[in-house]
Amino acid sequence: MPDASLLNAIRAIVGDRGLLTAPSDTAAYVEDWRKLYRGQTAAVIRPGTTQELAAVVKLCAEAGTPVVPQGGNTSMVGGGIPAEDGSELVLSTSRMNRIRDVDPADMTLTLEAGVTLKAAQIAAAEAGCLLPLSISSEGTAQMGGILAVNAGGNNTVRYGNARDLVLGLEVVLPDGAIWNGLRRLRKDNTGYCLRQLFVGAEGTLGIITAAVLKLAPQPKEIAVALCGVPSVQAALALFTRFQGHDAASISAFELMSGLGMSFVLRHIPGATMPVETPSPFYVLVELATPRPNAGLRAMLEEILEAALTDGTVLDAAIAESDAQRAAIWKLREEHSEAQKREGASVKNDVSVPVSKVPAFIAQATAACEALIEGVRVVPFGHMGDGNIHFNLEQPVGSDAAWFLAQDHAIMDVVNEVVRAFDGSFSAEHGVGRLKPYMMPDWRGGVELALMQRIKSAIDPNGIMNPGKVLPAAE
Ligand code: 2HG
Ligand code: ZN
Repeated sequence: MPDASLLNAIRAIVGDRGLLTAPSDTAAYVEDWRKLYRGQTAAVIRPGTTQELAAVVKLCAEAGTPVVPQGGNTSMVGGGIPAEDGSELVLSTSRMNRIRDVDPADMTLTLEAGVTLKAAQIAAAEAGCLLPLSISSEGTAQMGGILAVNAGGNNTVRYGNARDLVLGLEVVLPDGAIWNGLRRLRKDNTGYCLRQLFVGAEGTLGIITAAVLKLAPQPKEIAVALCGVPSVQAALALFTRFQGHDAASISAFELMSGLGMSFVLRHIPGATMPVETPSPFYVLVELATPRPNAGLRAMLEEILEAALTDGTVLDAAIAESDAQRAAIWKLREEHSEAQKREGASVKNDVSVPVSKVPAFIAQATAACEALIEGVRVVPFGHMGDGNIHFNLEQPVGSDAAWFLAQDHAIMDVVNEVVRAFDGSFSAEHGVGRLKPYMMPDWRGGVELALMQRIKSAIDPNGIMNPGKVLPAAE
């Protein structure tokens, strides 16, 4: 347990409002969104600046006290939750929420770790640009955490993952040193690319305190449709058609199942279906372009008309207004919340090559149904980049704890199928606390050894987010 003198020294740096110690104040920081993990901590530290955060980390390093960085606490894999034994301090970036600079000429946005993705999108839009990153939790998720896990989200099909938007970073290292790599260069081959080491490291190598992000031109035309499709194979065929017409205009291509949609309609107030025909699967397609009068709407209509005629699409609705567009997106973005309200679920955030998505979903569904009678399979996600949230909902009327106790067995059968398609068990949510046990099997040998050497070179005393990403050393 961190002792009182350490906490007093930290208080001297961050002040009273930067240090929460009462259990009623720290409660929200020690439990994850999914309520899978509940840790304990003597304090949640909320520095206001990078200098304060660095000074705190230096003190913790000297005391040998581990720290757990936390942003918006939206992790699906317990990445920001401290250990149960109370030995770790939580370092929240939420007060470090300044936009430092927006530059429409350089097309860059420089911001601090605690800025929410929504606030970052708004800052970019006010400067006439687009921050091309969108995830369901964007109102709460903070940029530091988003970069730490290399989030992907809805626009990866067009713009890549968070990693692809990072030009520069500022990072506090495990000894409290500040690395200022806040450059905004498009070309910079000066030695190793350090910033990419910290993106996706989930806070195990240092704490990202600020970043320079690449912006894109704002779209001048956006067209969104919701389509009912008879099968995942048909969804893939539709994707291929859009790609054949104008691949560069596809900004999102999302898959949902009929069951997942029924959860949204049941649990989310205000959710309504814009199409009448019930379908086994649904696709949300968004086309966007910065070119004016590009005729996206006409292209969308033409492709959907042909697809309706040959049965690739069973029913479709094109948004006629911003409000309708938002209503269609709501059906997709509320999937996690609706699934949570329906009951206990086991999540598999996996990726396979896009062409293998139909076979993967068919085989993984069969494997799970054979494993647990009555299990409800709810696959959804980012079909355009091959990232499927292959989620399983507890059988109707079953005991939630009984179902959750089978999480490893479920993840094992799903990942066996993922492996057969050369996929990944961790696509965009990170490895966190939930999945380090899988690392030796998936990234064993040279790759894991290299990761362990990087970890011990940068964080020799293991004080940065222990127990996350890498399995405990034997
Ligand atoms: C999404 O795509 C998020 O909506 C959450 O990545 C997925 O709940 C999930 O499994
Ligand atoms: Zn996702």
